[in-house]
Amino acid sequence: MIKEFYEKGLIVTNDRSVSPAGLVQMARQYGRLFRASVKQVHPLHPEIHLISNHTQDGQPLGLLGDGAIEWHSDLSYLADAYDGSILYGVETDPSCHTDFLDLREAYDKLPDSLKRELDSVVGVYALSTFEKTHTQHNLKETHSQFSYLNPVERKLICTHPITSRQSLYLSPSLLIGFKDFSDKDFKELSSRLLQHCLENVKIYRHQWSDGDLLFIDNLSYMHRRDAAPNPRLLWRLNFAFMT
Ligand SMILES: O=C(O)CCC(=O)C(=O)O
Ligand SMILES: [Fe+2]
Repeated sequence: MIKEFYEKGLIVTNDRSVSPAGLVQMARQYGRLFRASVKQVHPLHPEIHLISNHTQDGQPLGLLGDGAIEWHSDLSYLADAYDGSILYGVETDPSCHTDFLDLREAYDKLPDSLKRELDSVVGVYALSTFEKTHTQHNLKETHSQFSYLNPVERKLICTHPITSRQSLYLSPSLLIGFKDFSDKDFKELSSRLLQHCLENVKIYRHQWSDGDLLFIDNLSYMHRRDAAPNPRLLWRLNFAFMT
């Protein structure tokens, strides 16, 4: 299953009988688990982050609220790369989709000349931009243990540490610049690349059911989700690859 995970980059299964302890145990086989020092975690298993729009006395019980979340790869802004995500549907809303886009295909479909040009480009990532557009998500507090304003650099053309496969690692919602680019050139190139992705790569749209269990390689896929006005709860775990 782990080999298949790296080959495919996205695995979608369903298992309504998964327990929180079982999920943590399963996730540990994939790699070292991320743990944010936040309140919005499972009471017994803090590696399970609650992605939910539920509130109590006006306080969010989960992370990311009810707004749409635009294209990103999880945790791009952490220097300590936790590039694997597991999402489990506890309480789902079939009308709130999560879309996935294959970044390896996005890379393959670039013209060769552009591939060469982009090879030296370095993306700069920070949580700050995401926060500006998603203020209701309360992520500043969420990630207060990290110096979240410190930008993190990642090569735009990513070579996967396990498969050596190349991908166009864009994570647009968390991308604040390209190293040594003017703001104007950065904006131009990043929107051109996002447009390339959306025009040339077929998107997998996931319609959620309870018990859905998704394994996501964030170097191979980016994702987004619709606004979530109806009650919803996902569990999310993030792991660093074992190389
Ligand atoms: O709510 C969703 O469907 C996805 C949320 C998400 O992108 C995340 O938890 O990183
Ligand atoms: Fe995400």
